[in-house]
Amino acid sequence: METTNFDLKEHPHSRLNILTGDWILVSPHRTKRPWQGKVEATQADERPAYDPQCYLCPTNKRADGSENPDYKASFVFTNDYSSLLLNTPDGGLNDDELLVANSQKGICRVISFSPRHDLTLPQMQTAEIRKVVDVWQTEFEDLASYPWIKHIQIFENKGDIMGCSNPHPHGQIWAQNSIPVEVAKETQQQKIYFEQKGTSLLADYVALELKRQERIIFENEHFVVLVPFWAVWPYETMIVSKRHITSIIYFTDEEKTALADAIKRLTVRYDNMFETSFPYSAGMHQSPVNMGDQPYWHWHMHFYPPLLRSATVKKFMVGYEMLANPQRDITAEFAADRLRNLSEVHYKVKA
Ligand code: H2U
Ligand code: ZN
Repeated sequence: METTNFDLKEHPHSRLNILTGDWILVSPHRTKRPWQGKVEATQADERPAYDPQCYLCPTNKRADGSENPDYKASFVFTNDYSSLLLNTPDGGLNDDELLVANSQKGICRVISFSPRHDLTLPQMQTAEIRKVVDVWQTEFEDLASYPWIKHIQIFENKGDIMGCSNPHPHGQIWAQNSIPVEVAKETQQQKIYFEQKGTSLLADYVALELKRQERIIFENEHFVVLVPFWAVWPYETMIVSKRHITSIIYFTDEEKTALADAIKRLTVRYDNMFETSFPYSAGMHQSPVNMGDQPYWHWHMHFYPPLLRSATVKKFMVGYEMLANPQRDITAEFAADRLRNLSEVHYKVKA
């Protein structure tokens, strides 16, 4: 409950991220000025449909010397520079519990989303994105069939500002024998909530957000797209399934199509914000595998975009944020309003 004089829109406050247990400092008084949505002349991103130099384009050679097939939809291959390897020996180090290390074993794959070098997810048709969702599902199933794999991270880095090495639309999957830090935090939070209340933390959270209508951007039949109350990045969003689904394995055909629709509509809005190809890191969080039933897990997808005020002004995670905890000026509610009011027709299509 809010106390009498305290106003989330006016007064500095901290917000709890119920999914991780982390906190964020919000300073809404610093953005009392009116919105100055700045659209800058950015470098025209005119790419050919096929680039002979691109390691993802059909029929081209990759670093390992192999040749990509003449694929027509998506194409998956093992990362030629995988961060995790299959043949790492077990073991580690524990010296007086002060120097601690664990061996990590895994599989890293790359997914080209389209044979077209010049597209991005928001420029692809919903039916084409749906095929990417199918691949995510079959890859997840395949990787989960290795009994030693415990966690499968599906993600996309978009834009060179996010360290993406190639503009050809693609994502990655890293599967490994242990649970990474963010996922461990979310597991813990959802488990505690489920044990106390007997319901899914995210199902209850989404129901509350739908009731309050302050941070919802849009919804379709199966997914809600919102700016989380505890968002750190200026235009951070989440796609949450309406049904309490633990992982993508259990998505129905209808849910897969609805996810493609949600991704398309969200990423088009992102591109339209500053009339630029909006960079982000995005990825799914879902139940670990081969560890028994984890009924408290609720599938969701995070989008973490770095841009703040224009196509070139990004948020920095420095100073207080590195040393204490993240901080933001524009509120999650303000960001949701902005995203809600943007067109779902891509600016390049309109032009
Ligand atoms: P990013 O754009 O998110 O960096 O992903 C591209 C991946 O593609 C990157 O991890 C791999 C890189 O290791 N890669 C190959 O597997 N083969 C190549 O020929 C070049 C790049
Ligand atoms: Zn290409």
